Amino acid sequence: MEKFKGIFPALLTPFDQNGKINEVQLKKLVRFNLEKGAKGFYVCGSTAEAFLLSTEERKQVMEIVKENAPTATLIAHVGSVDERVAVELGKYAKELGYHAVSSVAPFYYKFSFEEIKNYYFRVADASQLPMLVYHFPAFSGVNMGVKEISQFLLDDRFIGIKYTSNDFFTMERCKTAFPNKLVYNGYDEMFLAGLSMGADGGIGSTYNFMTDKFVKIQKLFKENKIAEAQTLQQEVNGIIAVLCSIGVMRAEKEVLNQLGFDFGICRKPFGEPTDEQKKLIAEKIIPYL
Ligand code: MN9
Repeated sequence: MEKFKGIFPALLTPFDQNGKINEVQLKKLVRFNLEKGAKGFYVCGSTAEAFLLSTEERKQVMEIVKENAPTATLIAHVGSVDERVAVELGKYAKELGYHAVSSVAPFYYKFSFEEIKNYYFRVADASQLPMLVYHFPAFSGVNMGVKEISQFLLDDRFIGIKYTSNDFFTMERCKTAFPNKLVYNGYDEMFLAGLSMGADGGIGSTYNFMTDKFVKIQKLFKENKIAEAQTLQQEVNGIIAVLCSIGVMRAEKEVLNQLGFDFGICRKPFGEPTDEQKKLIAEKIIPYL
């Protein structure tokens, strides 16, 4: 389980001028984050614009990351509202040598918990990899409490949960009831709070260019240097507040572009940052990275 504990950037997807996946840039981002202390990667998550990628493109991203991070711990997000896609991607993750799969709950149709549970169990069985539930009620619209989450954590096929909610009571109840399962903090701006409620690490989008800072927060927390950890979380939150004011993913791509990457823009219907927002990033984020 140790290989799963730590900082996992939820990788962004670079697109070139023609809107195609930019392999060279993705490779560069993977290496950049490994140098900064990433334990591994969360591949094709929401941050990667997974729901705007075709199944073939998701496979391509999974391949590129595996090739360039052969020894890192790799978690493939295979979630889709279409279970056939999740099954196909889950099998492919196993074939490529990923360590785990993860999935958001099937969304939009307001599936019953029974249907959601069956989806997860079938995808886990098909992939033959350990499954990490991706709990993100604000986006998926699927709210699960301790009772529902426990039904997954009780099962050997499930190694844990990526927990993107600010209900830290539920997070703590899950970790305390299942101390041997993994809990990843999902909201980067509340990482230290998550650690204090039992999280084993974090999966996040802002790690793409701040992995080193989050590695440090976790290290300080472990060494019981809470005041220092708090100061660093506050610094990071100054940056995240700017990202949120612009739109997190489009702003993150612009941050990488200003750092010398060529990540292009998010796929439509996402909009682009304005010149004013780009200036804000140059002034309020770049000098602090
Ligand atoms: O993976 C991320 N969620 C999304 C979790 O991007 C939708 C977070 O890293 C947030 O982007 C971040 C800013 O709110 O905490």
